[in-house]
Amino acid sequence: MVERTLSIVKPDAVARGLIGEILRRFESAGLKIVATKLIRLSRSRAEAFYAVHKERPFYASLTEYMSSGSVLVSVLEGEGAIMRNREIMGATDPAKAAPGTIRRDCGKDVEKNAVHGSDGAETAAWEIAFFFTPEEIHSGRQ
Ligand code: DAT
Ligand code: MG
Repeated sequence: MVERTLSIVKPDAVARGLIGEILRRFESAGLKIVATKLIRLSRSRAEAFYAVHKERPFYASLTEYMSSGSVLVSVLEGEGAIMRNREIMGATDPAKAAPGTIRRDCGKDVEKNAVHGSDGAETAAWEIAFFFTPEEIHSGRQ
């Protein structure tokens, strides 16, 4: 099934000049970039995006970090895009992520782990709508 998923290149990866490297990996894996923009999240917007984690001990640190610099938010489209993106990203902790994954190769630690990716169909729909209007998403083949 052709799906869409939300990807974020996190602040430290943007700051280290890894946008091109990370997008190349998506495209090489057959995921199409159908929307993308560089933005800066306010603290309250980062808190809203990660609201599902608000009871976790790392919530304050995570939302501070995610609002500390520019992030690249993108919509990826392709066959099984949600799980495919999770595979390309690797495990949450870069130290535990498989060789060749983005988090293993580009992540610093469990918080500065280079990328975010939606974890399921419902989450993907909610996260895409959080950042993009339907008009900003371009699936055309031309
Ligand atoms: P994922 O990003 O792999 O979906 P998650 O949804 O469990 O992982 O957590 C969201 C983000 O929160 C994760 O990318 C980094 C941060 N995080 C998760 N576990 C953490 C921990 N034990 N310590 C610090 N930050 C953590
Ligand atoms: Mg998650």
